[in-house]
Amino acid sequence: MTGLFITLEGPEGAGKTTQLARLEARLRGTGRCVTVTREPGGTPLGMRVREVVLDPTLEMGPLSEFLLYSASRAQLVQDVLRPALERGDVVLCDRYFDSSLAYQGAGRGLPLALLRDLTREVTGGLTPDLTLLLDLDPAVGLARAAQRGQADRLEQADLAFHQRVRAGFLELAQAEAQRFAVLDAAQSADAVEAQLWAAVESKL
Ligand code: T5A
Repeated sequence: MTGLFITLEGPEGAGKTTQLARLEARLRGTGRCVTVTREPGGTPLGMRVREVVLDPTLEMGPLSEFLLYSASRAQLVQDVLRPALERGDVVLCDRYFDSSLAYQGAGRGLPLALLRDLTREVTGGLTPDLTLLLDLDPAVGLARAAQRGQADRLEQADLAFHQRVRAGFLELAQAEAQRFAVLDAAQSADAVEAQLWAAVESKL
């Protein structure tokens, strides 16, 4: 595959969606073909899964939660990610399997080895070339997200859960330092964009 696969990760409200739009504009400005997608979502099936998995009225066990995210992911890999990378696009994906390792692994307590094994099957081993981790205190991120209105099912989890998720992301980044760039998402959106662009430019 000739494209470049970039994922954005981080706790709630870290600014991934904001930065993804800015990155897309910059990359298009350089004349590159860009595919932008997200998890959960990105396909008709993924959008249905998104409604279910974020529904605050539903109760769900950790394994069911992981399998729902994985169902969305398997379809996204097949229908969107692989075709775009085979075309040679730069692919920007708002969350990918690292979110499962952080949320369902570090956050919910599912064994990482199990999640990694199943994820290998789900993705066929498709791994990002670069993962931009927007690191932020979850209390700050949740406050940002709360300004948008009603919290979804994951946002409603307690602060301790979100702190484990943040720590989980940082551990993943430490273990795979070549793939990850850790960015300070507490800075202004412009300052975060500058950090992010420096990390992306080095891969282009
Ligand atoms: N999940 C997902 C799992 O548990 N397992 C998985 O495998 C996967 C894939 C997805 C949820 O599912 C979980 C993680 C999530 O809980 P979502 O709606 O896609 O749900 O949630 P998020 O990805 O967290 O998206 P958010 O929109 O909540 O956060 P973003 O995209 O990080 O933040 P953004 O850009 O929307 O910004 C949030 C607010 O902050 C402001 C923005 O204007 C906006 O109002 N903002 C800033 N404010 C100050 N300074 C900055 N630098 C700012 N940047 C943005």
